[in-house]
Amino acid sequence: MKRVITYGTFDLLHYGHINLLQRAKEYGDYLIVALSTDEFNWNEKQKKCYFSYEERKRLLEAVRYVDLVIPEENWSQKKTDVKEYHVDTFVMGDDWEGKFDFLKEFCEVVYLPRTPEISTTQIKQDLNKKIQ
Ligand code: C2G
Repeated sequence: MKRVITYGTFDLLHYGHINLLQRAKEYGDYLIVALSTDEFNWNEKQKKCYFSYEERKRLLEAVRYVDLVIPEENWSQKKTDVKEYHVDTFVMGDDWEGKFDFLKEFCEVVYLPRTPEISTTQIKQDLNKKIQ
């Protein structure tokens, strides 16, 4: 069984995220999503999520490509995760191009093109415009 892992916040889950998860799954048979906790998002990414960790986890677990959701609590857990979950391939969107190449010692590292024209920030901006 080929195991794939990816990381993210996945808040306001949208088709850009689904495109990423779908393509990530194509690299193996089992896809693990390390989902940023609310604390990690706030302390390390200055992101205030609309949906809580539990709500975002519930949404991801309903996605057909996702086999397991685990918490992402810090920047430095990736190497341990890759070993602990026997990961063959690490996948991220190419906005992270090169940032995780240190993992090449332990697994394949793949950066996939982001889906253009969609982001949580854009969604929030569009909604704000509609309200005004
Ligand atoms: N993504 C994408 N296309 C978009 C938006 C996002 O392909 N239009 C991808 C991102 O490149 C990322 C994944 O979807 O691989 C999740 O995106 P975010 O939730 O924004 O993840 P991020 O906050 O970048 O967290 O340790 C890594 C971090 O946790 C990544």
